[in-house]
Amino acid sequence: MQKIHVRKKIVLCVAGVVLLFSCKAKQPSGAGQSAADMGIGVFIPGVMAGSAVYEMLAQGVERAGAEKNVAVTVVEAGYNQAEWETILTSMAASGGYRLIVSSNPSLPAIATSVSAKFPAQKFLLLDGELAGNGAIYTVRYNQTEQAYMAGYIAALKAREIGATRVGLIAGQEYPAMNSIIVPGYVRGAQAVDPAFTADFRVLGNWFDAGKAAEIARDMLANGVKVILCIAGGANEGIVQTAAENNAAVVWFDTNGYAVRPGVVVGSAIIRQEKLAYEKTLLFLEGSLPFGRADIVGVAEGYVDFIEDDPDYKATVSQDIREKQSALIARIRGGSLVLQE
Ligand code: RBF
Repeated sequence: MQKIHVRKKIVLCVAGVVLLFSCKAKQPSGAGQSAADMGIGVFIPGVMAGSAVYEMLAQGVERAGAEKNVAVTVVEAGYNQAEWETILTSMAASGGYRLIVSSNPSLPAIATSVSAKFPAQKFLLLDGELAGNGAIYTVRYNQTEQAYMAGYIAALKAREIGATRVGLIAGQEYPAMNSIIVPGYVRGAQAVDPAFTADFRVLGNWFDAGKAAEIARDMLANGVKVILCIAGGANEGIVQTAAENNAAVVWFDTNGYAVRPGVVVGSAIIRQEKLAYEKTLLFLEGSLPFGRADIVGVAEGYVDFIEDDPDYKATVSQDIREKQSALIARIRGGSLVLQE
């Protein structure tokens, strides 16, 4: 299997040019190829290091590619979002990819614009939503469920320490954050006790751990004891601050207990590797339903809360774990429906 990581530096030096020209020797030769010779491109809107959503995306696509003997090329587009459309356009213009896979809520709009110029290019977009474009398939997660489970454990833990305020630090503001994740988190916390309020802060990027630590310190000084981290590579600063101040954090997207045992008290996850793998495989088998927008959640097995981790059991009291377990059982069993 072919795997090339094009780092931000390379991306920057070829901005505005056909990106893939820079690694021509290792690439499929581009336009004019038959579909059978074309690979799959993974467009990472950011960098993979520190952002589990993107690591899982690449891993899932690579697993499907390996199984079907199809080359997978991973392109890290970097943190400058102004460059993303140019880089995605370059990938489509190369004609080298039978499918471009990506993930985050801003991709449907960018892919729509690229699609208008290169209508033959197919896109598989996770963690975003768009129906009605025959070249684009999207599937997103029920993040009301994910955030609700995070809010519930955060409030249970905060209540144990004597607080009625929980925190959330996000890398950036975007519609899914403001209208789904934050409200879901607050609902979850208020299900523990209606008195709970949330301190929601935005970092402004997905990498500045120093600034994230500063924000976390300010939150803790204002009565927050538990913080939900959704800031990619900057999460490390939040965890460090929590560790230094006897506070706790809740992890999002992946199992984070091992990041800092004793500090991470919950992991509300999405199964992005599995979803990327399955949808890529579906495409390679010719049955990805382009034009459709799907949503998957707890019932389908793509949103979950990790309870069977030794660090979770060692860190969180049995009383809290039992309450959290009862909540998850209600969501799984359908007696608590958290639709968006
Ligand atoms: N999440 C990350 O973990 N790392 C990122 O670099 C990142 N960049 C994003 C950029 C944009 C424009 C948007 C809309 C979201 C981004 N996210 C990132 C958030 C991600 O899509 C998702 O909402 C969260 O990981 C919660 O599941």
